[in-house]
Amino acid sequence: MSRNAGFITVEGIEGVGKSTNLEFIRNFLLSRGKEVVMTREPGGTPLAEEIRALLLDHMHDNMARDTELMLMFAARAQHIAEVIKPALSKGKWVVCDRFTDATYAYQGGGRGIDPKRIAQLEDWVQGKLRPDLTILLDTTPEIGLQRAASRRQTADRFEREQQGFFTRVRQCYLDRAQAEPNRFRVIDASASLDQVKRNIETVLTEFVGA
Ligand code: Z5A
Repeated sequence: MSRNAGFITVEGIEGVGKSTNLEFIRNFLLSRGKEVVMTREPGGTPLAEEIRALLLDHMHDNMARDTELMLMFAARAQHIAEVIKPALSKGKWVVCDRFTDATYAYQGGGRGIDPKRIAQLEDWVQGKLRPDLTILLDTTPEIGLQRAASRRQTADRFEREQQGFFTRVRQCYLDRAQAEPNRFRVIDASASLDQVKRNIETVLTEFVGA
């Protein structure tokens, strides 16, 4: 049986191939006759994109971690109200480049904020809204950072972090995937791009249905 609508998120450390594979996911859903909204976090609305600019700006290197956490959720609240909920309620598919798993991974695993704090904000801002499927593209920080460095011009506030930060972020993602095997699908992103796409296609075929 085929699903009517779904909320899909794509996660992973930087340079893992999220942006590269989003278009593939969009085309897969369109080929199945789905209406698709592609979006990203932090961002996805004019106001949330302004918050994103604050969050990524390396001029704000002294941003306190609680400020960072709450700005992530401030942007998310706007994004959910303006884009995600209206789309899902109209039966559209929403594909989001990062969502709250990134908050657990970066602000929790990376910055060391207690996940219970994050869970409180998650419940407050999202109510019952959770992704139906999360594709975790997984590779080592060495590979991810090398790929990201090869295509960027200047490093943002997160990209300036050391490898140890991304090792903790990656481990947090993997722990979350292990804790929620029904929602997460982990794909080895160190494989060739063709192989990664084939694996994503298998996951989507199983999820979307015939
Ligand atoms: N953040 C947070 O802290 N808390 C939160 O709650 C949220 C976010 C939501 C912005 O995210 C930052 O916000 C992010 C976490 C934080 N910072 N970091 N790090 P973003 O998603 O906009 O930024 P990003 O993760 O840095 O995205 P990215 O660097 O663009 O990575 P990507 O999209 O995963 O990679 P890509 O651009 O698709 O691929 C990178 C290169 O590798 C590119 O040249 C590709 O052609 C190549 N590539 C991709 N896949 C392959 C394979 N399989 N083989 C070979 N080459 C490949």
